[in-house]
Amino acid sequence: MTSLDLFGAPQAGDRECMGPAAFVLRGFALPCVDALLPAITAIEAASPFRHMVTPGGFTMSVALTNCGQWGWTTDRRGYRYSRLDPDNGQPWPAMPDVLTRLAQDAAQAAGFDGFVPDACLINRYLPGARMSLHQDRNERDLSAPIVSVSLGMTATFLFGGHERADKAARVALHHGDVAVWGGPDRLRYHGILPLQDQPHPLLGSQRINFTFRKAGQACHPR
Ligand code: MD3
Ligand code: FE
Repeated sequence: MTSLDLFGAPQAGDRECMGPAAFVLRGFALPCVDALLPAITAIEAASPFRHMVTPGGFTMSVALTNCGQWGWTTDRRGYRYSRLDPDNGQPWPAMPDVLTRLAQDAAQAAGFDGFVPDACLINRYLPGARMSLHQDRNERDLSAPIVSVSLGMTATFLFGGHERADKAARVALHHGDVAVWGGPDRLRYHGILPLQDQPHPLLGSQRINFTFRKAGQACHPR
């Protein structure tokens, strides 16, 4: 098809470059969606979505939970990875195979072979929820890439530079899109603009984001 037919709209199967080692794989997760939704239901039954407090004392507008060996948490004492859900004292639910495989396949499709995530943060955005510009730097092994899967309502992703003040590009992330970034792009500032309420046919007025990482703190349990 020619670009004239498409007017620049992203198509499933497109691979867009956002940086030297940052890609959006359009629609890459669509074949898995039917398996991903029951996985979320099972995870949230054991470890429900909750609004955590930042070290600065702000309650996050995004609600989160985790699965896998390590879960990302925040409270007044700081950001960290923990083996246990602080709300119930139990290990985070195991990472379902469908999630592990999706993350590995997406990493490979973006040129990162051998990615084995040990942490999956699941963010839930309702209308108005946002994530301000930040870097992901709580992981021990910064040489591993990060894989992020978007489901539900479309969000505007901010893709900045290596300084907070660098001008950020805006990229729409749609249901089924997968972003993969690593190497020289691993520590770029990024965020999500306040979510608009344009209900999704399958998920309604919400957006779910899975972020797969190698937290890699096996010798540093807390
Ligand atoms: C970063 N989550 O949980 S991931 C986070 O959609 C987080 O919930 C956002 O940032 C979310 O820490 C964004 C999407 C993403 C995509 C490409 C990137 C983050 C990126 C490229 C470079 C750095
Ligand atoms: Fe992030």
